[in-house]
Amino acid sequence: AAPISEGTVPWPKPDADRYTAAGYWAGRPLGDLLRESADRRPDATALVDGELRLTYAELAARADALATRLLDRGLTPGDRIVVQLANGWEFTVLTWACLRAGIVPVMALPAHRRLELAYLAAHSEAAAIAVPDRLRDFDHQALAHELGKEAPGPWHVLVAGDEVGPGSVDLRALCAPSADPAADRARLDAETPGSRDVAVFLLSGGTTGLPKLIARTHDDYAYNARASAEVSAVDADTVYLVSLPAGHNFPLACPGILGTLLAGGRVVMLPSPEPARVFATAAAERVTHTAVVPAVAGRWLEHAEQHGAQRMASLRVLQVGGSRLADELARRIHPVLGTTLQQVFGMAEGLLNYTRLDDSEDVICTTQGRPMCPDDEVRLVDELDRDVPDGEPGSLLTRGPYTPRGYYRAPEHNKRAFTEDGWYRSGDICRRTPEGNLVVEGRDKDMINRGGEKVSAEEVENLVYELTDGVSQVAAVAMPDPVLGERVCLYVVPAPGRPAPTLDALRAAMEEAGVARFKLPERVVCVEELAATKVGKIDKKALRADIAARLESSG
Ligand code: J2J
Repeated sequence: AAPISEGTVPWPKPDADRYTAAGYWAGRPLGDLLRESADRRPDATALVDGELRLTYAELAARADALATRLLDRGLTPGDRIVVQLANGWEFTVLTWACLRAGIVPVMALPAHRRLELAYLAAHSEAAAIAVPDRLRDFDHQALAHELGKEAPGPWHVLVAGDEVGPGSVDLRALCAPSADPAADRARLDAETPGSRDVAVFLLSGGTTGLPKLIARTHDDYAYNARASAEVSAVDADTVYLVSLPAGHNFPLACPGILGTLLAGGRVVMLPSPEPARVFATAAAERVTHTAVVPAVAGRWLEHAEQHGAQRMASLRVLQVGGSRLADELARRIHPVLGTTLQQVFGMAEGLLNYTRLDDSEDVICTTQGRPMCPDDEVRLVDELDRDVPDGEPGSLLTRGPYTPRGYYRAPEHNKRAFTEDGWYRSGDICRRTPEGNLVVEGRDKDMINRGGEKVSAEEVENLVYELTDGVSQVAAVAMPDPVLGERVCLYVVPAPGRPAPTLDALRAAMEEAGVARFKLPERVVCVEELAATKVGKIDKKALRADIAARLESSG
């Protein structure tokens, strides 16, 4: 495998020095920091998943045992492992183990299928994958082995589940306590990753044909988690519930699993945000913090209104982010659930904006907060990258101590996604209020935000061209949706003399090709031509307005 930092874009030295001097970068790998946290409170409960409860001492020992066994099996520090686990204790033990050993997890999602996983594995040159045996009737284990046929070197398939097939490695067995924890620990302590090395690969929200990987370093990601914990008052008394897919930046490190474990709190894992189970678990475990997308917040509110709000009594902070939270929904959260809302406008690329817990009700309900770090730089600019006047909407550019300066192995794309002086173009159109909070008003990137899951329009369009031959033009656009905010709508111009492709046929072709379901179109509109802009590009703004009007008129 290539050296661990090859293909990443490091911060320029003056900035790195500044971030170190300011104390943001602690110069310590995440695995060390977790180990230290475990040593501070060895007997406290760290992790809960159903019947399983692990103390910090037990969790740290299992992670060390797993790390040691992975190394014994031939994985080496710097190797990449695609992680596609459901929310469960194995996810947390594996992530901790990787951070200890310097093996780099590539955070995939359970919804990903063959196309996405094959790309992630190839692009990261992964040596291993961790999957459930089956999940919702899908055979992840079989797919994981299929992917191995394309792997250039040895390919390890780690399986979390009851049906570990031939050729697979039983992940749960590798997580079993070891006979000699002190020896594991000594071995891992002797060779720790560098603090500026890559700790994890996150997936970008995606505006391109293929998703980009974001290399987050130990220094920057530890700061991300630690500073987030402070802003959301996560400490040793916190009980943090994970119900969004754990590989997302939000539940992983904002402050999420890592921020909670670094603070000595307790992480409770649930496989989904299904309200009945969430409310029961929140009551039983006395959950104090959790993170959701607006669509889930809406479901929880509805559930609470139907069943009485008392059962979220222990919840102190409900973080909501990933897509725009409607002000009306925001205003119901405190009255119905009795908890403080924290809006989070974040991105896997780095920058995190939070409303503060002591902000006024108005700020909390109508803004997406302000940058977490005093050294986060944010500019709002027009099409020519000139700063817009105060209070006007502009496109958000950012730099800072936890926003890397480029995507992994993507020099061409980086020229567009970053300015020459290293500002990341988030593609979000924001306005700054007089007191300095950001309000997300729209975007100038070609992405569809389906209830927090990001779908690249270009990726979907490319797939349609590749998979169907009766289409002369296609455009993927966001159509408004009362539950998810947006869904994927396809505008299609059929090829001359060809019948209009049906929604079912398009979906089937994409599913067959191995595309995650959340990217599939949910409506097709066939037209004779697509509106064009002055410079001859497809006018997506006009198409978005068109589908909104069609939905409006059909009620
Ligand atoms: C409007 N749009 C938002 C918000 C993200 C915390 C929270 C979210 C993410 C995330 C994350 C938004 N209102 N409150 O990583 O740590 C849209 C923006 C942004 C994009 C990033 C975290 N919060 N968004 O959603 O990498 O368009 O990260 O640029 O998945 O989501 O997507 P992603």
